Amino acid sequence: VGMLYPRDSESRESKLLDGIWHFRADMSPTRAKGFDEMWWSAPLCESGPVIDMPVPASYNDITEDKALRDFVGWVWYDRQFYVSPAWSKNWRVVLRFDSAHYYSIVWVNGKQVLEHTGGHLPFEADVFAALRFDGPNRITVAVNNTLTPTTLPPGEIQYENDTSKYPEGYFAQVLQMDFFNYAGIHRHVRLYTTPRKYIDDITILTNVVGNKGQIKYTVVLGGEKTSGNDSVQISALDTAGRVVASGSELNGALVIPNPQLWWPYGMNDTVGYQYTLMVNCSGDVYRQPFGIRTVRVTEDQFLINDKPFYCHGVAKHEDSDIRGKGLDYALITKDFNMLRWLGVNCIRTSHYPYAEEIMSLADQQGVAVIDESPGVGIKHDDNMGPESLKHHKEVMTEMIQRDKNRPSVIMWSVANEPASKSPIAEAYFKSVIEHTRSEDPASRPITFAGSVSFEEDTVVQFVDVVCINRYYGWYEDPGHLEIIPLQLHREFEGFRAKQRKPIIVTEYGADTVPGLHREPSFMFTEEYQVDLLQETHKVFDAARQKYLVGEMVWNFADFMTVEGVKRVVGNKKGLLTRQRQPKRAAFTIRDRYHALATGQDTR
Ligand code: E9O
Repeated sequence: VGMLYPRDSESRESKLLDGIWHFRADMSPTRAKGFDEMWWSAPLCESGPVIDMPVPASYNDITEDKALRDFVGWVWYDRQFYVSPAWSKNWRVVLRFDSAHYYSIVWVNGKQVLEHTGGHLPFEADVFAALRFDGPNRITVAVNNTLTPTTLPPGEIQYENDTSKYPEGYFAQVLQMDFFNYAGIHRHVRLYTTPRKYIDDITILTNVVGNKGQIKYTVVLGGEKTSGNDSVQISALDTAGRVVASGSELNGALVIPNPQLWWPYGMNDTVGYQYTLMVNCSGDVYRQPFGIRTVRVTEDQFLINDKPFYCHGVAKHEDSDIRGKGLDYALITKDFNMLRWLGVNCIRTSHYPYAEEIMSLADQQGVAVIDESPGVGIKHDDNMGPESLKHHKEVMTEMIQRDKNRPSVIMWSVANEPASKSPIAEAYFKSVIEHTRSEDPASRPITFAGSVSFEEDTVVQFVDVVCINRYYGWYEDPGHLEIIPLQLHREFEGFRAKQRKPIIVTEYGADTVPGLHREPSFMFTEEYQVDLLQETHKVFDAARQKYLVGEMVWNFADFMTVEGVKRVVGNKKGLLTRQRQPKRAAFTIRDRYHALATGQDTR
C-alpha cells in the first residue's frame, strides 16, 4: 500500500487534528489500568484526572513532573472533533499519524482503527465507517515508549528485585543510544478525504541521457473497481506550471527535453529544482513533486548527475527545548537557515527518519540527505535475532515507501554504530541490506554508519559507501590531538585495502560547553572543539583528493540525552547550542564549507 503525503487538491480535503488534547499517563504499577478499564470507551476525563497536552510534541518536557518526563509505559490522549456532512458522500476519510513514538493504538468513537509499531514513520487507515457526521467524534490514542531488545531502536528494561536496595516495583529503561527517548504524538495527526476510487501510490524514477530527462512512472489505484476504463491524465509541470510532458497510462515513460536538473547546494546556480507530476485519474487528482537527477557511486567517487559530489555536512537530531522531538515549523525553518549559513550541502537523519516536512525542505533547498533508519544501538546478539530482523526489514520498507520519490535522498543508512564485528552481525546486515536493495525502485546506494575498526568489521563488504564515525582525540586518546593524522589515516587506508569504496566520515567532534575558554585549548572548551576539527580537516584534505567523498560534523546542535556521568544536561557536541546559536567552531565550519561550496578552497 502507498504512503503518499496528504495533499489537498480538487478531489481531496484535509483537516488537521493538531492542538491541545487531553492526556493521562497510566502510572499504575502494571501500566495496564487503561486497558483493564477500557479508557477508549468513554472520554478520557471520565477515567480520572487528565492534563492538557500539545499535539504535535513530546510529552516529556511539557510539565514539571519528573515522573512524566522519565515515564516508561502507556500514555493516553484523546480529543473531540467534527466532520462535515459533506464528507459523508462518496468519500474515503483517512486518519493519518505522521508519527507517534513508539507503539500506538488508535480508537475512533471507541472502535479500534489503527495499530502501529515504530516511532518515526507514518501510519494511516480509512476510518469512514467509524465516523459520525451529525455530531461529535472522539479519537483516543494509547502510546507506549518502552524499548526492548527487538524494538528499533532496541533497549532493555532492567528490573531490580532486591527490596533492601530498591523500592518495590523498581525498574529502569536502559537505552543503547545517546539521545533522550522522547515520546508522544510527534507529528501531525489529520483526516483527509479521497474519492472512493483513489490514487494509492506513485513511483517516479528519473534518468538523464544526453540532454533528455527520462521519467518512468507508476501509478497504483486503490478502492472500488469500477467497470470500464479509467480515465488517466498524467502531466509533468515545471515550476511555472507549464506542461513539459504528458501521458495517458498508469505506467508510462515521459521525456523532458533540456531538463532543469536537481542539484544540491554548491553544485549549480539553481539548486533543488523540482517538477510536479500531476496525476488525474477517474476523478482523483494528486500532485507529486519530483527532481530529475542521477546518483552513482564508483570506486572512489560519489556522483550526482555524473559530477563528483563532496559532502560537507552535519548529522542532526529532531530535538529542541520544550517540544522534544515534536514537529515545529519555526524550528525546522530556522534549522535550514542555519544549514545554509554553515554552508552545509548534506545532512544525515541520525538516527531515525525525520518529519516529512523536513524532508520536503531538503528537496526544495537542495540539501542532500543520507536517510537513516531507527537502527541505532544494535549492540547485542539479542538485537539481531529473527524478530528484530523481520521488524528492521519492515521499517526499511516503510521508509522507502515514504521517501522513494525524494530527490534529496541520495543514500539509505540502515543503522548507526551496530556491533558489526560478529558472524551474527554479518548475516543480519547482509539480509537487511539485500532487502533494502530490493525495495528501492531507484537503486540508491546503501550504507550504515560504523564505529568498528577495519580490522574487525564484518559488514562493510555489503555497502556501497564506507561510512565511519571516529572520535580520535575525544573518546580515544582524550586530549591528544597529535594522534589524529596517524590514526585517521590508518583507518582510511585499512578500509581501502579491504574494499575499494569511497569513504565518508559521518561523525567526528568534541563536547563543548559554550562560553568555556582556554588557551591553549582544553577538552570541553570552545577552543578544543576548533582544534579537533582543524586537525581532522588536514587529514580530510589529503584524502579528499583520493577517496574521501564526505565529512560530517557530529553534531549540528546540542541535544538532550538520558542522565549519565558523561553528559552535562545532554550531548554538547553541537556546532550550535540547543537554541541554535553558534559556538566558536561554527565559524570554523562556516568558513570551510563555504570555501568548499564555491570552489574557492585553496587548501
Ligand atoms: C553516535 C551518537 O549518537 N556516536 C557517538 C556520539 C557521541 O557523542 C553519539 O551521540 O557519543 C560516538 C560513539 C563513540 C564510538 C567510539 C568509541 C571509542 C571507545 C574508545
